[in-house]
Amino acid sequence: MKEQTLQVPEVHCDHCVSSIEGAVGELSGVDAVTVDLSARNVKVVFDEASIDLDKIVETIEGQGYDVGEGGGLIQLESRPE
Ligand SMILES: [Cu+2]
Repeated sequence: MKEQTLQVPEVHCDHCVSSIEGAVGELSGVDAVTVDLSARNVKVVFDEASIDLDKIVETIEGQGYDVGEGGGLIQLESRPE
């Protein structure tokens, strides 16, 4: 199992949380997904043998959100409120 935190700056309400948790949680190979509304990130625990991180990112993007990987791999501009 691998744990990865993805920055999803557009998460702003419970609806966003439930759409992302619902969509990512349905993927096979995903063990757990937690959206942190205040930190605006998504923590996902997944089995690397069953699913690629790219697929998880695509799924979140498919819900209409831009995604950046934690750890500075992708720098996102901060968005003013
Ligand atoms: Cu929302």
